[in-house]
This record gives sequence, C-alpha cells and structure tokens, in this order.
Amino acid sequence: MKNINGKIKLAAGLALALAALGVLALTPLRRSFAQIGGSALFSPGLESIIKARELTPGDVEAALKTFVPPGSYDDYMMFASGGQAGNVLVFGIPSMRLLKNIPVFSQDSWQGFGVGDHNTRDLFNQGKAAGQVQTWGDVHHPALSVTKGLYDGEFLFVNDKANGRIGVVDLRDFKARQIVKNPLIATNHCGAKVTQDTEYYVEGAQFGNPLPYTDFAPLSRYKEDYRGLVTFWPFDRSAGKLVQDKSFTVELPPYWQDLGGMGKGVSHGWVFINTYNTEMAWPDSSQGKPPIEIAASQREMDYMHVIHWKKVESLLKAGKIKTKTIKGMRVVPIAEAVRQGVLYNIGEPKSPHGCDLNPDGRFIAVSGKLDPHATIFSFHKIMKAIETKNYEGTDPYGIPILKFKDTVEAQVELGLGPLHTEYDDKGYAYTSLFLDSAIAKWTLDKGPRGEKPWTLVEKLSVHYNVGHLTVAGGDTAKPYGKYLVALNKWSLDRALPVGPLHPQNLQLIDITGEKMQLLSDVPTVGEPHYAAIIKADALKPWKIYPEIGFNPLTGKKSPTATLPGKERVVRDGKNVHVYMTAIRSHFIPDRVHVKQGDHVYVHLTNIDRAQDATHGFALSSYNINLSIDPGATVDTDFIADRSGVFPWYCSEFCSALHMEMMGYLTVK
Ligand code: CUK
Ligand code: CUA
Repeated sequence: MKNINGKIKLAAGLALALAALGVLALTPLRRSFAQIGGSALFSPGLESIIKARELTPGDVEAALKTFVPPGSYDDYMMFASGGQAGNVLVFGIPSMRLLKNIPVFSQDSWQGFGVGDHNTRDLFNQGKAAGQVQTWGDVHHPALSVTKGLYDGEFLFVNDKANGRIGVVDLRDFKARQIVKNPLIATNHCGAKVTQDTEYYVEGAQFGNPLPYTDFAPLSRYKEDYRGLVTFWPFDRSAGKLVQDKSFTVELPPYWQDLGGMGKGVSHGWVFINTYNTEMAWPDSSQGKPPIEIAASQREMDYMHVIHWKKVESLLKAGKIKTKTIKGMRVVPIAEAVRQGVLYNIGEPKSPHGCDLNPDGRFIAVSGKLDPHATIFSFHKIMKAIETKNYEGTDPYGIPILKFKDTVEAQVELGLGPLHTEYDDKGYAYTSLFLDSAIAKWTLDKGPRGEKPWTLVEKLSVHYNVGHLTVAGGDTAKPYGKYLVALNKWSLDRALPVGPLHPQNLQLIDITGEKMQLLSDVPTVGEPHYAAIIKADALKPWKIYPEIGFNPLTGKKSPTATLPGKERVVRDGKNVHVYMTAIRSHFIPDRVHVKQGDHVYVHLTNIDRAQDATHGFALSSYNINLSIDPGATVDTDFIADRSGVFPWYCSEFCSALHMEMMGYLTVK
C-alpha cells in the first residue's frame, strides 16, 4: 500500500494538480474539458482509478504533468548518449517517450546502418582507429550546435571515448554525417562542448599516451614520453563537417584530461579542462603498484587547465606561434603554449569531475568526486591572477599554477560524490551527487528567492547513483529551465526485473516550483552519460528528402540515382550494376540473375514522395539490409560467392501488399 491519507487530501491534491495544469490547458480539447467545470473531474470513474491504482496526490499531479495526449507532441526533445551502445537516444519531454535511436558508431539494422550500405562503410572507414574499422563506440557527451551560445537545432556532436573519435549528426535527417578519428590519441573524454558559435568542437584526451598513440613507449617512461592534449576542430557548417587540416592541438601533460567547460559571454575565447591523475600513475599490479583508483587519487589537488584558445587561433593566423606537425595535426608544444601565455593550471580538489560554466560565463563550477563541495572559480579572478602573474610556481612541465585562493569565488558544501552541474533560467545551479544519490540545488552569487548566495537550498533523492544531470538548455547562455533529467547509473529495484543486467534509469524532475518534484522513471538501454534538452520548435527536420536520388551522407544528389523508367542492369565483365527503384509495392527490376563469383552492385532509389514511405531491402543470406527513406538513394555491393536462390524483400511494412514487395536474386 502506498501512503494515502484519505479522500480529502486526495481531492485537495487533485485540485492542486489541476491548478498546476492550468498553464498546460491550451489545446481546444483540454479547454473544453476544463469548461465542464471542476466537479466533472471528480467523477466517480476518476476517483475509482486513483483508488484502484493507489495513487497519491503527488502521483496524480506527476501523471498530469507528464501526460501528452495521443496525437499531441512533446514540447522538448532530449538527445541522450547511449554510452557503450554507440548511439544517441532521442526522447520527447515531458512524456519521456523514445522517439528515435540514432546510430553513430554502432550498427543498427533497422536503419540499414552498418549492414551493407556504402554510406556507413564510408563513415566507418573514416573512423578507423589504428587502422581498424570499429563497429562500436562509447558515447559520453552529446553537444548541440549553438549560435551566440544558444541551441540552433542544426547539428549534434558526440564523442567516442573508447576510440578517440567524434561523430557529427545532421539534425535535418537525424543521421550521422561524419566520424573523425583523432590520430594522436587512443581515447578522449572532454569532447563535451562546442565554442559559443560552434566555431570549434573541443576534444580533450582521456588516458595519456605517446603522441601519437600508435608509437610505442614503455609505461615506465610515462612522465617523459606520454602526453595529453586538447584538439580544436573547426566546424564547416555548410558542409556539416569538422575540418582536420585546419584543426589545431595544444599539447598537455599526461594527466588525464576529463571534462571541458567552454567559455561563453565574458569568458568566450577560453576553455577550462579539468584533469585527474596528476600523480601520473600507471597500473602494474604485478610490480606491486596500487590499483589506479588509489594511485591516481593521492594528491589533495589536481589541476584545471586554463587555455586561451582564441589567442592560439590568432597567433596561428599571424604565423607567430611554433607548432610541430604530428600525423597531419598541428600541435602547439607545452613549452610554446606557456611562452605565449595561453596555458595555465589551477589547483582543484579532489579527483575533479564536471567543469561547468554558468549561463553568463562568469563562474566555473568544478566538483571533486572525493570532496563534498562544488568549487566555484571566478573567471574575473582568473584573469586578474594571470595579469598580475601571481603564480605559485609551475607544474613539472613548466605550466604556471595560479593560486587556488586567488581564483576561487566560493565553495558550496553539497554532499557526497558531486559530479556535474547545470543551471536553470532563474539563477539556480543543480549538481548531481553520485554517492548521495541526490540532486543538490544551490544558489550562485544571488539567491533568486532571496536566499543567501552560494548556499545549498534543497536536495532531492534520486534512484540511484546519478552521473550526469541535464537541465533543459542548461549548458547554454539562456537555459530554458523547467525540466531536469537525472541520468542514473544504477536502477536496482526501480524497474521490473529483466535479468542480471539492469536497465539504466532516467528520472524526469520538474524544477519550476519552489521544491523539485520527481515526475517519472524511465528505464532505458545503453548507458546515457550526458543528455541535452532542446525546445522541439528549435528543430526543423526534413519529412522527406528534398529531391529524388538524394544521398543522405553527401547531402547531394547521388551519381547512382535512378529515376522511374531508367531502371537497368549493366554488366561489365564480372561487375553487375543494378540500378533499381522502389515504390509501393514493388521493386524494379525484381529479378536479378548473376553467375557465382560476380561482383553485384545494387543502387536503390526510393521514388516514393509520400511521408513515412520508407522501404527496406533485405537480401537473404548476404547479411544486407538497406533502409531507403523517401527520395533517398542507397548503395550496396557484395560478391555473389554462393550459388542458390536468395529472395529479397522490403523489410519495412509499407503497404497492405507488403510481403509482395520482393524480388529474387538467383546465383548460378
Ligand atoms: S562522464 Cu559519465 S557520469 Cu564521461 Cu561525462 Cu561524468
Ligand atoms: Cu516497401 Cu514494405
């Protein structure tokens, strides 16, 4: 039994809930429902549902706040990383309905991603690591493109921690358009954000390695030969691509760069990257070395790198900064960065995680995983310390260290295991507490409701062990506020048991009121690390491709596009090119005959112009499934190395004549 204190409280709660809903009551249907008058809402039917389901007034309120009537849309969209599933999950908010899975680094047969089509083959080839195609990734940080620090709804960037790569997703069709591999590092992490006009995507390393990582150096020479880095990848918006040969990299010590906070507003032009393992420990238990989790947590302080990327950019343009080229990457050595005054360190406690600038860019909140505080650095104070050269010496690589006490604005005691901070539209900050399993809400330099500055105002329990949290627009110059999602690492008892691997749990929280209110639990797949929430109307996705024969990867008309009436089979020795069209409910041609050993190319154009008329091309026994959206051309090829009879069919249920949408490949 849940706690219900009788009907009176229930009715009061319902009335409250409905009052809260007043703002939502905008659609004609709901207005007329409200016009019926309150009494109709307390119908015996409604009450009996509430009773039978043992709902508390809070439950009813949460249900109403998250309910999106059938046929209606959500107000917000959330892009959540899929972690080691290598994808991005798109949810509607407040319903938390899953709208899409965007495969980026991993295969997805529904969308014909990585099961035979040439576009994924090209993407995966771009993303080779140490020469090998990787068919998975570990997505940590989705970053939406911004203009003047605000989401513009055009692109989404994600990092692959496992292989030091970045994926670019075009939000016109929600498809991966590029994968770039940083040739210098094996792993990345702080590829968290873009600069305030998406001039650059900023990628920091994770685990130290020689530069490049494909050169061998023994771990015993970790301090001497291993390094970290940060790479600035310019983004060409019109091409939708990161441009490697215009990128630049600042070499960093082999501490483990963790997360980056981008300067914005007053701090535009700077980036702040925290690190851990300034001990520069490396593992070898066979030599009696302690495990890394102990060895890398010895020091009270690690360092936050403070980097003036805007100055590096202008020095590069003027040819006034020395670089070396490694694997085609322009690298500014540490000594040169120090000489030019573009690289500083600040001590930060302890085993830091999260490095999050507030909306106007004045403050940087850093959490120490092993420190109960959020430490807030002042950009203004950092600048002053740099101007007056008020250092407390240098680190082992000669990087000046700014004094902690001169750069810190405040420390707010929040609880155990603080990780990530985001901000709302009112002036509150929210920090996830991994060990406390809670969200801490605190004030910055002003308390929006008259609270003291730099004070914890509320803690809400979440379930369980929250990693990142995200506030709608919470990393932009102007957060939307309203909703917060806790991305929890453990779910334990929060969902029906589904075997030993439990789902991860997302929790939607309403942050509009004086108190935070937990609205819903959303068990999900993969491990969403971070997520970004954008207003749905900021996105303008295509409903069909703009012209027939469009190649989604190149963004251009495909040279293999086939118009109706131009379908053909072209033989050239052992090569057989099939120019095919698909339209409800048939393929042309629908019969292809080849000799064993022939190299078969299928170029398939969906000539349907109706929305949602996607066709599939599932070729039996050849491990091929294409998905061709209306207007698109998709290519595949295979060696017909086995004789026999291989039907293909449309794997999308597109019409009543669905299973008749098929053809035969015969191989003699
Ligand atoms: S990290 Cu996962 S909880 Cu890679 Cu952003 Cu902090
Ligand atoms: Cu086309 Cu089924």
